[in-house]
This record gives sequence, C-alpha cells and structure tokens, in this order.
Amino acid sequence: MAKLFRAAIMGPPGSGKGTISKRIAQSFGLQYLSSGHYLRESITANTEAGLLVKTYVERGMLVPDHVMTSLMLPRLEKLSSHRWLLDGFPRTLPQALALNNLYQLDLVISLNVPYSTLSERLSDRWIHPASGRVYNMGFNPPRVQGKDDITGEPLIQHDDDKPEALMARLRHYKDVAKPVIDLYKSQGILHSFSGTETDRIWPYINSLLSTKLHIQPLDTSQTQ
Ligand code: G5P
Repeated sequence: MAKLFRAAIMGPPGSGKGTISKRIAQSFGLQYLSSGHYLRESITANTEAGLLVKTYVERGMLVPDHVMTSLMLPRLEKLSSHRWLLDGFPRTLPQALALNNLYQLDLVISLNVPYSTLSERLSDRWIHPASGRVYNMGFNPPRVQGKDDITGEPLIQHDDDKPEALMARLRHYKDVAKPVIDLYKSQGILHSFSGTETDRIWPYINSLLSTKLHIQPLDTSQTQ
C-alpha cells in the first residue's frame, strides 16, 4: 500500500487554497477535506449546528474551535487508511494542537498572496451552491454568465465574500495564522509559496509533492 501522507494547506481567504487543493487531489489521489465546504453543507442542511455556524460565517468571523474540531476530526477518523489533504483546517492554534494530538502532518503548504490580489479575487467570486463549484469572472468564468456550467442553475455570491465580511476575514486571518505557522515551522514541515497567480505557484507545489510522495502526478494538466 502507498505510504500514508497527511497534509494541510493554509492561506488567507482567496489565496487559492480551494483551487490548489482540487489540483492536488486530482493529480496525486489525495482525499480532500475543505472546512469551508463542510460548514456551508451544515448551513444548507439547516440543522441547529448549521444555524449557529451561519451567524459566524455571514459575519466573516471564525467559527468556534470546538465546533470546527467536532466537524473535522471525526471525518479524519473515517480516513485512517487514506492519504489526505486538509483545506482551511486547522486555522487557529487550538485547532492545530487538537489535530496534532491525533495525527502528525507530513507537510503544510502556506500560500502568501498580496492583499490587493485577494480582495480583487473575492469580490468577483461566484459559486454554484448545490455543488460548491467556484467561478471567477476573470480567472475561470462560467460559459454562460451567472449560470453553472453543468446544471445551468443560477450562481450566487457567498455572504462572506461581500465587502464588509471580506475585510473582517482578511484582518482576522493574519493574527490567528501566525502561531499556527510558527508551530509547523518548528516541526520542519512548513513550505511557503508566494505570488499573485495560482498558475505560477502550482508548478512548484506540484514538484514538491512529486518529490515528497515519490510519484509523478496522475494528471499534470492545470485544471480547476
Ligand atoms: P473557507 O471556505 O475556507 P476562506 O475564506 O479561507 O474560505 P476561500 O475564500 O474559499 O478561503 P481559497 O480557498 O483560499 O478562498 O481560494 P479559492 O476559492 O481557490 O480562490 C478564490 C477565488 O479566486 C476563486 O474565485 C478562484 O477561482 C480565484 N482564483 C484562484 N486563483 C486565481 C488566480 O491565479 N487569478 C485569479 N484572477 N483568480 C484566481 O471558509 C469560509 C468561512 O468559514 C469559516 C470562516 O468563517 C471562513 O470565513 N471557517 C472557519 N472558521 C474557523 N476555523 C476554521 N478552520 C474555519 N474554516 C472555515
């Protein structure tokens, strides 16, 4: 069996975590778990937990740590024999320590993208709520404006991508990420990538993972 490999990707809102995670999952066959996806799923399900989560996400605030760990850690338990990649979790030191108590990560990717690029990207992002497919009017526009490519259903903008929530998200990110980044740096597993374009950062990440996993990617095309 292939060596188990456990990784996480960090970066401010809009830095390309989701886009790069999908490429990694597709190219290297890792299971991909996105905290934002599971949070939105719980909001759509309209459960009691979902209603609570909504009050934070809508305001661009971090969801409390105990909610996040109980959302993410049980999912990892079910993947004990898989390679996985976490997108957006852990985001705070308590989350990182809770994860650390159960699993030793092999690699953490940290994305550094300038603020002006982030705010430009996020204000132009639209999603298909049922599938989570993400579009950007400049980078990967839908074939028909305002409609999902596969289903033709309308696209919406996340409440947390609207200007007021966006500012709050970017401000919070820096403060809470620093101790997490320091932790992974001290463990010698942090790899940082800087740039304004995902397509330019991707080849470096692709090459790092090929080396770490001792395999060539399954698919080297730059798909979304
Ligand atoms: P999420 O969903 O984890 P964020 O805020 O961390 O949300 P987000 O916004 O999903 O991250 P991303 O995944 O880093 O961004 O980036 P992306 O979606 O791939 O790319 C952003 C946009 O830019 C897309 O439209 C993409 O097509 C485009 N793009 C990518 N690359 C390029 C490029 O090179 N050029 C151009 N022009 N465009 C590009 O979390 C949502 C909320 O959930 C809560 C928080 O409230 C958070 O705000 N939450 C947590 N709370 C506590 N703890 C946690 N662990 C939490 N996780 C989530």
